[in-house]
Parts: sequence; C-alpha cells; structure tokens
Amino acid sequence: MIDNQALEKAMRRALALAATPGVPLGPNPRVGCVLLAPDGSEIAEGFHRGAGTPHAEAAALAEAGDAAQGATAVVTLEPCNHTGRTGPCAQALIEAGVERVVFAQPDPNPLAAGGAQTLKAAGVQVEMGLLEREARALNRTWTFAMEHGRPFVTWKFATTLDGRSAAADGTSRWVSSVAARRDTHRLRGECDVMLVGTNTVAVDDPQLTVRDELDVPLQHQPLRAVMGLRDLDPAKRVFDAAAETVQLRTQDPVAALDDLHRRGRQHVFLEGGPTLAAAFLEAGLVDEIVTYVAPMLLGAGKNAVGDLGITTIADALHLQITDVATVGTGPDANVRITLRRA
Ligand code: AOF
Ligand code: ZN
Repeated sequence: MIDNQALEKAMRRALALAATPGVPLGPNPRVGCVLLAPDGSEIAEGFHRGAGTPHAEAAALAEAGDAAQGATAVVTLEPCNHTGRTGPCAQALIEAGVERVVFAQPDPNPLAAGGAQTLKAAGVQVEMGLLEREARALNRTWTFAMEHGRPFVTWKFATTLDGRSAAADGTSRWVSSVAARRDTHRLRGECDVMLVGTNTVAVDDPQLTVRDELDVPLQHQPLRAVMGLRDLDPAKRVFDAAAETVQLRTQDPVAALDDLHRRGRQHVFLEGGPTLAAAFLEAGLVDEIVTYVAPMLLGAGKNAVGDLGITTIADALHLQITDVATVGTGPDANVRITLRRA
C-alpha cells in the first residue's frame, strides 16, 4: 500500500508537470498524471500539451505500457468520461489494469464529468480532493468558465495617484511607467481575449497584441474583441494581421461574454475606457481588477471609471486586495494593486 506522503509527493509532481511552461492556454485545462507501482516507485508520467493532443492520463499510460497493470494513477483532474477530441481516460485506465486512481479536482466540465463513477463501477479504487486547492489554482480561469458558463474577467487600468486616467486635454500617454507596461504585456499573455469598446479603437487606435519580451514564448496571441455597435475603419491597427479580431455588435456585457464563451474563450482582459469598465462593473461582471498607480497627480482630467450610479458612501462598490507590488524602480516605479470583489 502506498502511504499518503508518497501520494502527496506524486501529486505535487503531477501538478508541476501540468504547469510545464509553453503549454498553450485554453480551451483545455492543464493536467498532469503520475503512475505509481504498488511499491510506490514511479512508473511513468504525462501531461497534456493542448487541445487535440493526448490527455495527461493517456500520455502516462502510453509511456508505461504493460507496467500500468496494478498501478495507482495520480492525476490533477478527474479522468474524463467522454469522447471529445480524444477518447475517454476513465475507460483507458480501466483497460490498462490501473487499480487505484487518486485525483485532485473533480471535473467541472459537464461534457467530460463522471469519470470517478465509471472507474468505481469497474471496481477501481477512487479517491479525490488531494491538493485540490492547488489544482484549482492551476486552472483558475478554466475552472471559473466551466462553473459559471462565462469567461473570467480581469479589468486592467492605469491611473494617477488621484484616480485620473487622462489629463484634462485628453492626453493619456504615458500614465503608467515602462515597467508597468511591460508587466501588462505579461498579464495580457495569460488571457485569451483582449476586450475594448469601439470608442477606444476609434480614439486611441491600439494594436492590442502581446509584445514585450516574455519569460515564456507566447503560443497564441489572444483574440482581439471590440464591442459596440458603431462601424469601425478597417484601417485601424486592431484589424491588422498580427492576431485574430472580432467585433461583438452589442453594448451589453452579458451578451458579449456569452458570445466569447461560445467561442471557447475563458479569460477576458478588459482594457477599455471608463464607460466600458463601468458597464461591466455595474453588471457585476468584473471578477478581478489589476491597477497600476503612478506616483503622479493631475488634479483634473478623465476618471479611470465612469459613473456607476452610486450616490452615497453606503452604496460604494467594495473590493478586497489580493496583492500589492511595486513594479519598476526609481522614477519608473508604479504600484500594482490586484483586487477582487469583496
Ligand atoms: C484535457 N487534458 O489531460 C484531461 C482533460 O475535447 P477534449 O477531448 O480535448 O477534452 C477536453 C476535456 O477533457 C476537458 O475540458 C476536461 O474536462 C477533460 N480532461 N482534458 O484537455 C487532459 N484529463
Ligand atoms: Zn481524458
């Protein structure tokens, strides 16, 4: 019998495998799998390399061959029960003769769930919940999208110390520092949609791509999405060939997220202006806020966020700080605050 310490060690290894740098983000989760012999020694390991490639369990089983007979499979996600782009892993584990399956996170994907039941019905010993918190964190936006039926939304904005995003004459370059802008590109690279309103495209003409050098090379540029009814000049930079772009012909945040969800997108990076941000905040559709505060005062100018219909302090929208960091040094320093809804 394999003791709990050996199982936890194997699960940590499976989590590390799942997080292998360079695996493309979305639409599939990051998954890792370790196969242990009855004496607790490792037989094989595998991880998922992106949609259309073998699941983690299948990769580990292929490496193990006949040695999988009688093995314990340690997986970061409940083995799938469906035939999607590849076959059902629960069935593959049963056929390989695996006797015990220990997984961290139950599968929140309604299409794929039910693997634990299938395994149990075939006489496989099944345990779940080992390092579940870590596994959920690894796929936090995928998990969120599966559980809520819409993408997770991160609203990013840059502001002065007095909450201004542009000066009175409309000039906004450069509120945030070079270091903060580089940090923003890193965060953009973790999302699969960059969302702005038609007004931002018409006025600022941003390219909305991930550019600055990243620690890990980017696999795919995020989808560029522009929401709003107004027709846009096709010569705008957002329509260049650097990445895919869609216009969502709606002003309703719910409809926009629904459309993006149907396209298999799981993490929206909202970089629009104050009006778009206010619409998402009022609809309760901002899940995370990342703001870069520049050590700079304007005293007048455009607010970072538009009217939220709040007139009295008791109705203020409360947030909870999850992280505070200084980005850049000396005159280039900005404070990055990450928050979520309270
Ligand atoms: C993965 N990799 O290692 C595991 C997954 O349509 P498919 O075949 O790509 O299946 C995707 C679903 O399969 C995914 O949403 C998740 O619920 C389940 N398990 N998926 O991409 C894996 N084990
Ligand atoms: Zn699978």
